Amino acid sequence: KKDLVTLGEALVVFSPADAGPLRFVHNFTKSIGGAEANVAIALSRLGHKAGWISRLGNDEFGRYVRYALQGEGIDLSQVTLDDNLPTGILFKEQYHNSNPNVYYYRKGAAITAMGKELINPEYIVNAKILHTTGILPALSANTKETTFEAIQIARDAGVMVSFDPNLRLKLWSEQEAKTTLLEMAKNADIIFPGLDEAEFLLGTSDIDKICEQFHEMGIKLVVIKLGKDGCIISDNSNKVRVPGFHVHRLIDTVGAGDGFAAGFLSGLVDNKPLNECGEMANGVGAMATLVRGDTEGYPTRQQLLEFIGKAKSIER
Ligand code: KDG
Repeated sequence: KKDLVTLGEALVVFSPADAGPLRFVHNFTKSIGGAEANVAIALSRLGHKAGWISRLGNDEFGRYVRYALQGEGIDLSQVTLDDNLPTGILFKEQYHNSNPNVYYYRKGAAITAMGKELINPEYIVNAKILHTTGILPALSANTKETTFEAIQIARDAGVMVSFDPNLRLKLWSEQEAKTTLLEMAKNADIIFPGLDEAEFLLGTSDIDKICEQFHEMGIKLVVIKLGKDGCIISDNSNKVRVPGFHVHRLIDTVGAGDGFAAGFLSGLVDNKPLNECGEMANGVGAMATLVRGDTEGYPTRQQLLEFIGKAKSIER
């Protein structure tokens, strides 16, 4: 049985060697991104069994994505290939801080043709968690339908539905984003919003009200991400605040939220108490920011335990 399956687009990420406008940047590092694939990678590094449902171009970038994800030990049996449409890519642009600008080249990518007929219900039914984000439904009418189909299958089978809103306003309008993300939220068992995303969806930045409103929608666990300040976890009867980890040098924040979700879900799968889940989440999120690239900073279990101070490290 898989601990987690997720569905979404993977992209090839090009990170600039130098800061400044991309027209003056001549060298890039190639790596892998895509929020849901990132979560699968982070979970797999922590020692869990993860599967990823997707569609890639039958092209060199698609092969690169498969090569990388297979190397991470992720099950790719539900990945189909499209002979006509390409694998999506994105470029990061670095200025003065660790939040890069992101430019997508993903319109008409292979994933946009992933219709709901490509979902194998059994694959989802046999997982402990289905992880979804608000990126996939933003990509096309097909992917929106596919997202909700997967969620419905999970719900009907009692598989835990995990949801990270991952608001990306470059991909769709505010109105469409809000309606769709709220609909997803109503079908989720656990939600991982950033404070800004919660405010976008609910119109308040008051933590108590946010938790209350999400619980009223039927969400059992609300985990609000506070960046370097850690997170707040609410399970309807209790609220705990778990402080974050201080990092000496932020390099690249993209992928930190996905690492956070993976750290938390890892704890849940292992039946850890919620504050420990939060600690693991904060740890993976923080470690992700120390390294350039979405996924390169995600730790193994041992590295995570050392980082959060629960295991001794031997450096030499
Ligand atoms: O969470 C990281 C993602 O934002 C990045 O990998 C690219 O999936 C991506 C997106 O749509 O922003």
